[in-house]
Amino acid sequence: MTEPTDVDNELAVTSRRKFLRESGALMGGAVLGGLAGGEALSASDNAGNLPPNIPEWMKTPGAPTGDQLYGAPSPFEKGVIKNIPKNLKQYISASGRTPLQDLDGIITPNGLFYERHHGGVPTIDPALHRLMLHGLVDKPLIFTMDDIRRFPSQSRIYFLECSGNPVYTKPYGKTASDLVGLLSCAEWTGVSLKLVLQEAGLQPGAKWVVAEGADAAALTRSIPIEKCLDDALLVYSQNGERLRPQQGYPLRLLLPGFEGNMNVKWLRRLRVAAEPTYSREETSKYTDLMPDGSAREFTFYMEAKSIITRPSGGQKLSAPGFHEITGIAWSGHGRIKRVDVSVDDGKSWQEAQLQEPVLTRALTRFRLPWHWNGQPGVIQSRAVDETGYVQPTLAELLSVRGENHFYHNNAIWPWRIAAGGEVTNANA
Ligand SMILES: Nc1nc2c(c(=O)[nH]1)N[C@H]1C(S)=C(S)[C@@H](COP(=O)(O)O)O[C@H]1N2
Ligand SMILES: [Mo]
Repeated sequence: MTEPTDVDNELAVTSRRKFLRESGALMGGAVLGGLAGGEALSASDNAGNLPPNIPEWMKTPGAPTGDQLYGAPSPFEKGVIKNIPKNLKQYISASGRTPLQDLDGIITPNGLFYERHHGGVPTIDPALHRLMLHGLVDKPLIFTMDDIRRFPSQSRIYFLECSGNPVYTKPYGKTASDLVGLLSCAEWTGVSLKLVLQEAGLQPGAKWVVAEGADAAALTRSIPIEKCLDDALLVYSQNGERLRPQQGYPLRLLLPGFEGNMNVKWLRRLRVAAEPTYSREETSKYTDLMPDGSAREFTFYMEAKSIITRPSGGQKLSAPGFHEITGIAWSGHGRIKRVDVSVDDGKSWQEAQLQEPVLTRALTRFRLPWHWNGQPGVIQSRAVDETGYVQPTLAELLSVRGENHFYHNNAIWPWRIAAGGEVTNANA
């Protein structure tokens, strides 16, 4: 540790009384005065740690390097956790949501990636894991994880979203995480599924690939061959490290922009076929009953969607004045073209700024500077994707899809701001 300088010493011995006397003059300046924030200095217990004093944590060395062999967030961030219902009866078929309102940027940290599983999270030794590829192929193959990692690799940033995010039935929830927290975004590393299929050789008539997971649910979904030969990946890493067990360690299917359920985790089998298999997950589940009695099935794409994450439900605006409105937008059909924000209950819309780079089938961060006048109001965002599709209101969606719909709710979620600054779900 280096010796403290004279200036440091002088600051450290500044008496608490002198500090409190001068603090008003110090902090009244233009910089903090311009924003609605800025901590009001008071004779709190912490006053001795505030400028111009030397805080306690500068007076002794900190924790040694190597204190944690795998890093964890600051203890002061212990409230930033997955959102799991407190009254959950069992954890075998359940989900944990990403706390979207607590995150910045577009990448979801691995420990906060949403999780949804139907038969619990298996513990799989990668040395014992195999991927079997068979059906309408010239040469059926069984791959070890080492075989998979010998293929040329690629890393791509994509969102992943459950199609039950949220369902159409009330109550819709209070926070951004309650509403659309079955959504995350990561940089995935793996091998193009097309390459692996070419290794086995596709036979004429190959129209579908049926994927099966090695979990107790043996989750099975049929994927159209066009997707398999386009941007589908077999991934083994997320955000630079190997997949978390919850995300399908050691191998999962990643189908950019397709509903979460089709992204089979713990992938053990690919069967190339002429027909879809009509598994439980594509008949009794993940289909929707329309008002005319017909069913929408094989609804692969996640349509354009957005939500304001700050300020959002459960938060509180500290004071009138400047606030940045920020949130995320995404579309399974490609890039986000525009995000409109309304601060007057949908009467008028302003174009938000999009954070570059705007990636296809990834989360896109948007921002709008805003001056809150202290009046009650409603704020909301509306995404437009590169196909020109515009995110609908909940009323518009319900009028087309009816009351029996369950999946693919991509409605606009407006937030109500109260005079005191409290933010709540305006659709609740
Ligand atoms: N094998 C298997 N794959 C699965 C599931 C599962 O239960 N078992 N759940 C699916 C569902 S419904 C979703 S939304 C996504 C969730 O992926 P995540 O847990 O990595 O967020 O995985 C899909 N793949
Ligand atoms: Mo899902």
